[in-house]
Amino acid sequence: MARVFSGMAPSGDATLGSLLGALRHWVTAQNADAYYCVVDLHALTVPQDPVELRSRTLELATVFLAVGLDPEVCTLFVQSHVHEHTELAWLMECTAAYGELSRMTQFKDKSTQREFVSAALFTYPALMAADILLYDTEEVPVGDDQRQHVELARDVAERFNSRYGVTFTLPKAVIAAVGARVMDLQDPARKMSKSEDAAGGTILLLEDLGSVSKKIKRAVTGTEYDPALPGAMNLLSILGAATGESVESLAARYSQYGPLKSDATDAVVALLEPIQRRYRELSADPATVAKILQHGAEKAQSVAAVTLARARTNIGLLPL
Ligand code: AQP
Repeated sequence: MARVFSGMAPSGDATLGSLLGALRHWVTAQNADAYYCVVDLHALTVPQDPVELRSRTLELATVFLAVGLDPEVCTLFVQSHVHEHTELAWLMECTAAYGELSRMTQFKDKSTQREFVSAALFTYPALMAADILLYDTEEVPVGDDQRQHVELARDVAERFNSRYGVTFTLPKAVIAAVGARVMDLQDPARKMSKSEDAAGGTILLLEDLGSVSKKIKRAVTGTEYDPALPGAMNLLSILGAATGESVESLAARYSQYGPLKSDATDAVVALLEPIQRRYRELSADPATVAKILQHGAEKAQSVAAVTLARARTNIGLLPL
């Protein structure tokens, strides 16, 4: 199986988008060479409350386990526990071009309407490149919004290899056909996002199921059924991603929003219910989760250290 890496930031509570766009594909792709990471350093690109950040980091690691990632099969860890990530990130910043980083659409989206824009919000794709390249990653399962960042990681790796000799494996993004961009239920022009203040349009993974059902019933669609409208397309994609049916055949089945919303609700509840049950069991024992993360960090570091040493040598840093 392929060498796999992917990460998720503890910048808010994981959403249905996090599950359909990323987490469930991580579960399918897990193997002995798969590395999944709570990227806490990425969350720091915007100011965080320290107490909340710590607890959300542990919660997100517990979500990883609750969705079915198995620490006996793959490696689960926290980014800041493996210092090689920040060290390689500097070499990546020195290899990435200013113009390349300026073209990242996520920076443009996230830097507007923000009072304080950190330098890290601009350079964070270089850290993400380091995250990926440290594990000789071949495949990066991500949602559609991260495609551009994975392509940047590949471009930077290619440049480094051609300047300093072959050092990194070239990664590629693996993006699901359905569910790769779950949209906000109240504003279907916008991605469902965990750090946005969009309570009515975002379904959280650990949200009360009654509230999930209300949100789907209130999702913005239109009056006449039209599967091409963004709100309808979003519900059809969610239902398709949750049930495995194609969006085209689902689109032809309905003529009104009522039955579509009702079936989407049932499918989402069926998906979330076992995850929430498992989460409740796991969160009763945070010491076990912490132990899994410690073991994961040791395993990840043993691989990351080798790649970093190769990069240091090839770029010309003097050994100690
Ligand atoms: N709405 C979504 N649809 C499909 N995939 C999604 N992902 C996130 N939202 C959706 C995928 O989840 C993975 C983890 O993403 P992240 O937490 O590192 O950051 P993000 O992509 O920026 O996600 P958010 O929720 O929008 O977080 P904030 O608000 O902090 O930026 C990625 O693979 C992502 O594609």
